[in-house]
Amino acid sequence: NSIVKNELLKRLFEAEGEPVSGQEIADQFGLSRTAIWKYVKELEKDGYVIGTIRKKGYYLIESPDRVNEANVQKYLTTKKYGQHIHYYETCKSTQLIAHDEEQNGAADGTVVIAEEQTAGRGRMARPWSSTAGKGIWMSVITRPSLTPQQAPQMTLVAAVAVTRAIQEMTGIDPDIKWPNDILIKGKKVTGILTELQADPDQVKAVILGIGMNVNQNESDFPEELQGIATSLKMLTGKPIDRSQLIAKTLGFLEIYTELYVKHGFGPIKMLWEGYSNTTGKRIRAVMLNETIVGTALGISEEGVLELKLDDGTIRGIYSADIEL
Ligand code: BT5
Repeated sequence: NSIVKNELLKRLFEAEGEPVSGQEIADQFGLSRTAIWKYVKELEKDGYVIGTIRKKGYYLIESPDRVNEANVQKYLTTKKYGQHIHYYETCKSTQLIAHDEEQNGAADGTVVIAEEQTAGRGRMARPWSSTAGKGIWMSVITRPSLTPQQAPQMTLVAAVAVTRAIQEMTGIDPDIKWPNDILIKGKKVTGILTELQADPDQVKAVILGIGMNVNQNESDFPEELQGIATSLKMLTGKPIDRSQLIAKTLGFLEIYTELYVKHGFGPIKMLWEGYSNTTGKRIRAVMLNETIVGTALGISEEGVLELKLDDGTIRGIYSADIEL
């Protein structure tokens, strides 16, 4: 079963190319060496390249470009986030799975990751393009102690975390477009979807859906997105290790969530404003029932976007699509 397979994989990684004894693992689980050999064959089917040295054991030559538990966890620096990972080759939407896991009592920081989503979604049920093996499609189940009113600020916490992770991995400085878009050179590289499970006065979980375009080429995007979406590879010219980027994102997410819960929104607001491309600009805010135009003053202590209209009145925007 998968416990043995994961243990085998973990040891192969930890050995960093040195041989791992099949006999030891066989003894640990009370299995035969042939059983272990079968798990080695399974890993090879998953795309791992494994060598054998007689009497010494197995060693890892190459691991596949997969964002599975083992690949992500070897880069993790967190206490909680990413310590439990549910990995899927394909699924409808990692958000749906995360909501189920949340109901089943998933621990704070549990992550659902997929190579591909067949029904990935954005806000208001808009479709989210999630090409197989090219991006990061993940949902993080967080359980911060917040009131439901504070929960939307978690979108901004996540935006700052993703931005920092992209910066560290690529050296590029992304812009954040309020509330949930991360842009590079005016094109969308990441979207964040924040969903809530709450009692009237207490958050049970904030489920952060993060969709990051990493290794796509222009032609991997559907036609309607070409020209408005971009990927990190398109910008740097180099493929990027998605597992490492996931680990970095989870690292910053854990740090910033802790900062936010302990010290309030102030420090996040400061970081956020440093990346914002919205502040000071003339924008159009498209809401469900109306569209208003004005100058973005910045975000309030609550994370609400403040817009100064032409007649001088100031409006707080809680949810909208912003056009620059
Ligand atoms: C978002 O919505 O930007 C939130 C996207 C969240 C996706 C993640 S992936 C993991 C998790 N599981 C899910 O099912 N969802 C989350 P919104 O602001 O509503 O933007 C949606 C719009 O972005 C679409 O209407 C398209 O115009 C555009 N879009 C769709 N796919 C895109 C992509 N891969 N890259 C850039 N833009 C895209």
